[in-house]
Amino acid sequence: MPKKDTASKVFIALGSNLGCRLSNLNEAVARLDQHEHITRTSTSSIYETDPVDTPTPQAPYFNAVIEITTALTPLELLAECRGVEELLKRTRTVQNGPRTIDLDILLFGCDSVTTDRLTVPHPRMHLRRFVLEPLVEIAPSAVHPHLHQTASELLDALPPNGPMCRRLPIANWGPSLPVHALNRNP
Ligand code: PH2
Ligand code: MG
Ligand code: MG
Repeated sequence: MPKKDTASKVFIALGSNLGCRLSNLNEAVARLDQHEHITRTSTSSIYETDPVDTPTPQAPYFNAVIEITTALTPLELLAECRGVEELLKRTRTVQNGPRTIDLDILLFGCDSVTTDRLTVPHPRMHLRRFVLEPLVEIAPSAVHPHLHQTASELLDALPPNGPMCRRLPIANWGPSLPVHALNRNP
């Protein structure tokens, strides 16, 4: 299936604010881990964050960022992420509505992708503390290929009194567990 002969380093943002947020994040990474062409190389802490840009008030999110290496193309990886969202019963009735899981490709090596289905780098990643805090935790020197700034510099440029974003002391989330060992949502 992979079309590339070299692997790229990719950062994926995870978000959940519906159902058991911790189980959702755990299950999403376990499903990605199962893929033979995806290797998870780093995992941030979980952050509890106030919803940003949502049409109506919503419950707080759990957000995190993972680093993977993959020989999949950006669109192949997008299809895998959509598959995991579907398995976790993500529905898309309202834009930016509550969701069991959202998997967004933030950076795909130094590649730029502009199609109707996918834009990489993620067009709003540099504006969002709930993305940059976990990204800086695992990759402070990752460079945004258009803005030519590191994740750390982008985070420092955000206004200080933005929406809540706090790192949670949850040890050992995102374990390398087989999917059948995870609690399913009711
Ligand atoms: N995702 C959104 C819109 N707003 N806010 C927070 N805190 N976390 C998210 O993951 C998030 C959001 C659209 O994908
Ligand atoms: Mg999103
Ligand atoms: Mg998304």
